[in-house]
Amino acid sequence: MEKATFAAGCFWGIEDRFRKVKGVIDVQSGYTGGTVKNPTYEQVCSHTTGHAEAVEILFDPTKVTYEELLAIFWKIHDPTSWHRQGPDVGSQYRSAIFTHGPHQLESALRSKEALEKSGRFSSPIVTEIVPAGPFYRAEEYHQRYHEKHGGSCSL
Ligand code: MHO
Repeated sequence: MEKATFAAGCFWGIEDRFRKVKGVIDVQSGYTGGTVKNPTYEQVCSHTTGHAEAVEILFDPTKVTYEELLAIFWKIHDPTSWHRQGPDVGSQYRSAIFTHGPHQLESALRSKEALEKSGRFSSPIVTEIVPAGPFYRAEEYHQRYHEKHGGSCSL
């Protein structure tokens, strides 16, 4: 089993999308990339923690590769959008890849470069690629939010 951690805007939709991927065993919504231990949603929203809304994905690399997860990550948000995804504005909505180990770091950098060269976006990609630090699971009401509330990720 391997972990992948991504931030791409509000975690509700990102969790929902990755749960649908074959080979993904579990997805948690949470906070990472900041400095405060065990932050609450309210603290993260108040911009005092430095954390991003993120998902931690547990996957079986014999069924889905990290590179396939990266491809989905790039597709389901706008990586040229600085500290904002759609209506959600703030540094907690930044685009980021939190890498686990040198293989993931290399793949993430390579995929970003390939996307830049592809000409798919006219603005620069602002996605941060940084080593994963502690991940704090969000409050239970944020887990499987779309499943519980009948919504779904439109992407
Ligand atoms: N637009 C949503 C974002 C929630 S998400 C958990 C809201 O304001 O409720 O950041």
